[in-house]
Amino acid sequence: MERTLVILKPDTVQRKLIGRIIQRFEDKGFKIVGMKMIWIDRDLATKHYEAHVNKPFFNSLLEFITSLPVVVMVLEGTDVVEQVRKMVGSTDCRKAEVGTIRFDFGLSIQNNLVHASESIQDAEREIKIFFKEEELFSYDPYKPLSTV
Ligand code: 3AN
Repeated sequence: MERTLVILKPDTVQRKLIGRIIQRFEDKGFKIVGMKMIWIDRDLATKHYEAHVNKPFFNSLLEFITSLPVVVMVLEGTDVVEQVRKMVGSTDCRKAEVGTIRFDFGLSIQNNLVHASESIQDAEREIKIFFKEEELFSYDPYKPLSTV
């Protein structure tokens, strides 16, 4: 089953939007198979954003992403990479499509609340950066639970 990496960035944490954004992914039907709060350091940020090291906004991006803890999660589902990118919206919140997370909650290009892997290959690379194998779970969410 396809998986993608999502990061709820420092602005999501600061603005107390963690629950509302996770809710959207759960409502859509995606399964959370891994999730934790971490504080990204500059080395980890550089690894994750390696495609952007020569961009003019790289230093600012590093400052931003390391400024507060973030929530990282792995979502699983059919076409999850493309579908989650659609739910997140365009990089610049002011240009994001109505109804996307970035449109609904953001006004900035850097502080755009959420990272989501761009391709299946990126997802595989990024998941390995943030999660150990034993931090990801295979489970049947419909399994009947014992009730007492
Ligand atoms: P996306 O997250 O939409 O895939 P990327 O991969 O092009 O966007 O950029 C990675 C991150 O870098 C963005 N999420 C945003 O935080 C930041 N960023 C992108 N473009 C700019 C820019 N022109 N100025 C400042 N920050 C930017």
